[in-house]
Amino acid sequence: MRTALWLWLSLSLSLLLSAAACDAGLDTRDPVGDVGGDSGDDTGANALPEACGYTPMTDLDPADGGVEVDLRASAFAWDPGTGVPIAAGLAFNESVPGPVLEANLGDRVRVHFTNDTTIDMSLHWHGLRVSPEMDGIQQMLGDPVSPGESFEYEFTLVDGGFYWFHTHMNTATTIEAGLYAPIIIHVPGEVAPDCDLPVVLDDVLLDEDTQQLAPPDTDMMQLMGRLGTVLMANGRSDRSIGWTAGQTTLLRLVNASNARYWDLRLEDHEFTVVGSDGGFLAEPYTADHVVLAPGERTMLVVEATGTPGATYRLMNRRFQLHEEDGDMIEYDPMGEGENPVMSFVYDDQALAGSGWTQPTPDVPSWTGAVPNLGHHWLLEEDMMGGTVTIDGASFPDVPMVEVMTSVDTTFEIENASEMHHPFHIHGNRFQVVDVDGAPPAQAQGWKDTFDIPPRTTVTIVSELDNPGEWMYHCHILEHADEGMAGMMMVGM
Ligand SMILES: [Cu+2]
Repeated sequence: MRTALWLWLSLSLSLLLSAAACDAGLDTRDPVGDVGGDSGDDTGANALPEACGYTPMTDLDPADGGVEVDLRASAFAWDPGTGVPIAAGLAFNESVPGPVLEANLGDRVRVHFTNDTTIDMSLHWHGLRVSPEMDGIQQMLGDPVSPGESFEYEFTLVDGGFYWFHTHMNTATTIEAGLYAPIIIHVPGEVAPDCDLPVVLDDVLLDEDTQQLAPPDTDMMQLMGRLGTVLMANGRSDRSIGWTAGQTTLLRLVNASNARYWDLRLEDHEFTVVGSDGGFLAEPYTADHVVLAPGERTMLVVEATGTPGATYRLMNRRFQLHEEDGDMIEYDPMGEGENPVMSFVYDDQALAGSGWTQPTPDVPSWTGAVPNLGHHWLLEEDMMGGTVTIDGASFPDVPMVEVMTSVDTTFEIENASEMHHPFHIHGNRFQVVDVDGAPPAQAQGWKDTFDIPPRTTVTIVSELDNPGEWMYHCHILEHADEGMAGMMMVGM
């Protein structure tokens, strides 16, 4: 272990210089000042903050009651806010993130997807209970959408709330390159607030000299998870959003980072956590900070209680992925403290805001009898051997888990490693009911992705109402690509 530590330290030496430069750059870069400077929309020329809200993908046939959209993946050089476009960038519909897929619960969705890149691709609708054929995994394993080809994804929405879609092949490089987009599914009883704002959080690792994506890095970085040098909100490091005092905003956050956990606060504002991965919560709660693991979502209501004319920043606090007293010393190129993510700029007005009406969620509780145990997973890392494993093996050699369909079932995930792993399960939804012998601090409703802290066992439960062969994996994308994944057959 000592050898691995020093190997990691030596590999980090070249990065340390760029880290110092990065820190210095952050110290001199005042994001509040940027609001009146060269930040703004993708043109880079507009000094004004952006309007609070989003523009959905165009529904090709609004009359048919469902949603039908064109989606094209292609090479696209996009500017992460550094002023230097990323030459190896990829995008959906020439936008990073891709445009919002907006629909209503119960809608039939048809996505006419065209792969105009040079690599095989499959799309995954993260968190949505679609059929196995539409989930992206069967395609990934045998029949991808090849360059120049098209595929029609079609599914009915049985889940409301905030989701995202992304490629599911070579994810550590393709998601890093920009292939991700939000999904908003409105539910009955949802009353639109003054502003509905989806924000995709991501970090990219850029070479200090070229400001281009750093090439696929060392084995050790694969194991540690790739942490970026630029923090982005909706694809840029310099976003600012216009706000009016008194307004109510539904802030929908998704973490699309390869490995970074985000720990967020908004200066002088409080969050009300109203939703998570699988829709709205039964019991909203207030929080100063929220933590999001890769793949996770949260929905926050923020009342604009600030001062007209003032600017407030969304700040990210460093989250340590490895346990404090472990063998590995973790290195974050963003430094040890807080970094700004985006700004909210108040105009000189004030209004009587819409307030917030919490939709009634569909979240049963399993506080009663303990359902039967479907499986106990064991997550391990071997830093010396350079492997991340589930049940002692790496994908595709992890033994298949077989469980009944439509039976309340418990699963335990034991993390025997010294690092956090965000565990993502396709096809079915879950609730976290126990963390090392105690219920979680806050009920998080339906989840598809959840943090498994180091040396901790988390118990989840599901009704398993979507049969099929589903993938599960760590959502640290380097770990997923290294084989920290397996398959589960629901419905024996
Ligand atoms: Cu992991």
